[in-house]
Amino acid sequence: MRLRFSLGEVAVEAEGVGKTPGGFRLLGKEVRVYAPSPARFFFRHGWQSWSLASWVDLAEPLKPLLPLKRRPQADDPWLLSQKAHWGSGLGALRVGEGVLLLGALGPGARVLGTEDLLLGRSGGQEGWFLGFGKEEEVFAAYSRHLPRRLRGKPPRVWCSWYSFYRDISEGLLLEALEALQSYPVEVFQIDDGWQRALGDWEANESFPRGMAYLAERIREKGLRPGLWLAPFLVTEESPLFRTHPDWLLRDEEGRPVPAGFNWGLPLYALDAGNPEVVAWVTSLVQKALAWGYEYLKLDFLYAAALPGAEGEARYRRALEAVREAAGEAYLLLCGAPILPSLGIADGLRVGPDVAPYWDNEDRSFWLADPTGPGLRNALRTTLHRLWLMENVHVDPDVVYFRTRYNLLPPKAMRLQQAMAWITGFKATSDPPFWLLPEEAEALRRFLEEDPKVERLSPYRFRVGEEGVEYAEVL
Ligand code: 9PG
Repeated sequence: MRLRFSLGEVAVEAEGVGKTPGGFRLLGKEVRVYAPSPARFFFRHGWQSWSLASWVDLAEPLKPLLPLKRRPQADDPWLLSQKAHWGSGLGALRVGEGVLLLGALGPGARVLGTEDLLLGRSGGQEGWFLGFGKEEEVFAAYSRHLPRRLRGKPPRVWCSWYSFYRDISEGLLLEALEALQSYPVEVFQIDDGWQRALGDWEANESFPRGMAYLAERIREKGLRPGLWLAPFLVTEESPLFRTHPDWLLRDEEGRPVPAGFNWGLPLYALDAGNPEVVAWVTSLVQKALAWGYEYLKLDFLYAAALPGAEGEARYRRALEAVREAAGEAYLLLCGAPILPSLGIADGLRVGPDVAPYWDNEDRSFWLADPTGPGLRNALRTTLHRLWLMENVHVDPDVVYFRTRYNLLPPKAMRLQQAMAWITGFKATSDPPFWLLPEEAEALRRFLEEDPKVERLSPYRFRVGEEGVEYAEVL
């Protein structure tokens, strides 16, 4: 079948075709879209928050991410094992002056790109969106076909991770809270480090008065308490690991599915398809709400969807139950499969972690891994997911203002600050007592101001009076 777009005709193979705003809707578990002329660049969309989303050059050999084994943190493991350019949920080709985009309308889909073909495969029945036109317009048309949840403006957040990492305590956080008094921050978010273990979600000995006590102190200062949880992860240290071996996600041979490796321990996933697990996770969320937290950063969520696209429908059902249990609480989803989180998340991390340095070349270059912490990786993938801004608050991760414990050049810090202004999601981890007077002033201005943003081209913006160019990041 041939479909007519203003840029030309496109041949497709699908079980059904219909018109839809901005393009066509294709039906079928496997669909093929033939590029009208050979393409050089493929829009490769990674599976979850930290996975690479970027245009890739089809003329260059595919660089496998090394080591392939035991890296489910990086992407849908199936994508990483392929010898061809596959992406998660959607894919696009640059064809002549335009972009040809094939995007799934339901969970569980992958798209292959070659110089003359987009091949979509999906486990579901929802079908596909096909668009062909100007890059920004085609992505915008696709995003309008996806679930959305937008409640007001994104909150202004202070998060403990990127200054103190896991080395947090009640005393230290109270100090940071005190210091933040005169800044227009709305959420004070406690990150990883408060819990006894992954899967054992009680305050550890660094929080002697418990998590409800801290939430109260935060609220007293006029801020909204926020808390980090990785609700579907468990390690051998947790009592849960012994009391409920039946709750672990397992492969066909009955072996626990590896969910990554971090903090010196192998990570395991809870089986989100098990109603008892979902009940346990929703009661965990309610426990955090009862302590007084109303902003939850739910992290490492890919674990609930392993082994990859095949687990997305299961993930979505479990997250719908979490959404329901959370009521009006703000859910920031992180390490999360992107498309199946839409309509559920209030905020969504759309890139790898930032870090107080630009790039770790040992990892990004020599191990060909673009998913590790670093400002360059974070900016690259975030830039390629800005089209989700009509669906969810897009979280580009925190902005640095400090020069203490920081290797970032000022220019890189400004690029990240502009990105926060572009998305409207303004967060930092800097405790004011680490800031020089002029840095404190810069943080204050960042939080107070919302400059007008204009997108001049995919990588160029006008933010207030300033022109901001991201092409060099790529
Ligand atoms: C807390 C952090 C912060 C951060 C999250 C997430 O091993 N890994 O591949 C890996 C990736 C990301 C990561 C940690 C480990 O960071 O994005 O903001 O909350 O967890 O542990």
